[in-house]
Amino acid sequence: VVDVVALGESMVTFLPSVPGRLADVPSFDRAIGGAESNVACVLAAAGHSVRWAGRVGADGFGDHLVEAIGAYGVDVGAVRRDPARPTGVYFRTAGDRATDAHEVAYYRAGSAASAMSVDTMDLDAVRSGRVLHLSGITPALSAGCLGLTRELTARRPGRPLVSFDVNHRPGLWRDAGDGHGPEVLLELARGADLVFVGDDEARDAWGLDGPEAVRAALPEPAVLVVKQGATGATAFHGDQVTSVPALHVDVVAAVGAGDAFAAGFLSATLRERPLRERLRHGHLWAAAALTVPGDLAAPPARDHADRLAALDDTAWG
Ligand code: KDG
Repeated sequence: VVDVVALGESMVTFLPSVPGRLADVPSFDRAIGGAESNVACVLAAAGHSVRWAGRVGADGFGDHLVEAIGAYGVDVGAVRRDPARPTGVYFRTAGDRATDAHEVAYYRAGSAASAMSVDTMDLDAVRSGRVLHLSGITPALSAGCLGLTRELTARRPGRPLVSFDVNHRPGLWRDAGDGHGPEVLLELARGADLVFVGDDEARDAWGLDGPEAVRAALPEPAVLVVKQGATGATAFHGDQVTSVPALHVDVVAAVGAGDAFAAGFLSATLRERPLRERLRHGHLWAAAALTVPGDLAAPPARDHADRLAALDDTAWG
C-alpha cells in the first residue's frame, strides 16, 4: 500500500524568461505543473511512497510529464495515455512581487486529462493508497472528471483517507460554462476527510469570512485546514482548533505553495504528528516553494523540519 495516491491533470508549464505581460515575453522555460502531481512529487522527494494517477496525450509533452514526475520517485504506472487527445500545457507570467498578480494562459480544453472518468481510470489503483489526494481543479475539467471526483468523494466503508484541496479556479469553471463551481466544490469538500481551503477562496467562492465561518459551513471533514495566506493557517479537528502563524519569507512566486503546504501537512499526518506540527510542516514546506519561481521546490529535510516543527510557540510567534 502506497502512502498517497494523487489524482489530477498535470501539464507542461512554461515559465517566462523575463517579467512582463504575456504579450511581451519572448521565450519561456519548460517546467512541470499540476496541483495534485506537485503534491505527489514533493511527498516523494521527502521519502514517501506515492502514486500519481492521471491521463496525458500519447505525445512528447506526455512523455516529458511521465518521465519528469517519475524522476521524483513517483509511481506513474497508473497514468493512462490518450491516443486522441493532447497533453495540456499552460503559460504563466512572473507575478508582481507585492501582489502576485500574474497572467495564466491554459491550453487544456479537450486535453487527455479532461477525458478522465470512472470508465477511463483504474479505480482500484486510484484507491490503493492510505491517502487519496484530490483537488477542486479536476471537477472543473469535464462532466466525466466531475463524475469521477464525485465517485471518489462518496463516503464508503474501507475507502482511503480522502484529502481535498479546494483549489477554486474560477476561470476553468467559466470556460466550462458552469456557474455552479462554488456549490460543487462545497459538496465535494463535504465528502472528504481532510480539506484544505484558502480564506480568500472561501470568501470568493462561498462568501464565508474567516476560519470559524468555514468550519460552520463544513462540519463533515474530520480535519479542516483554512490557510490564511501570509498570516498563517488554522486547523480544526473535532473540538480542537489550532492556529499557527506563517513564516516570513521573501516570496519569489506563490505558485505551488499551496500544494507544498498540503504535502507537508500530509507528510506529518501520515507520521501521526500532532495537529500543530502538521500545520508547521505545511508552513515549512510552503516556504520552500514560495522562494523558487516554479511550482516545485525540494522539501526541507525531515529531521530538520521535525526539529523546527517541535519548537515551542515563542519560536513560531
Ligand atoms: O498549484 C499550482 C497549480 O495551479 C498549477 O500547477 C497549475 O494545476 C494547475 C492549475 O490547474 O491551475
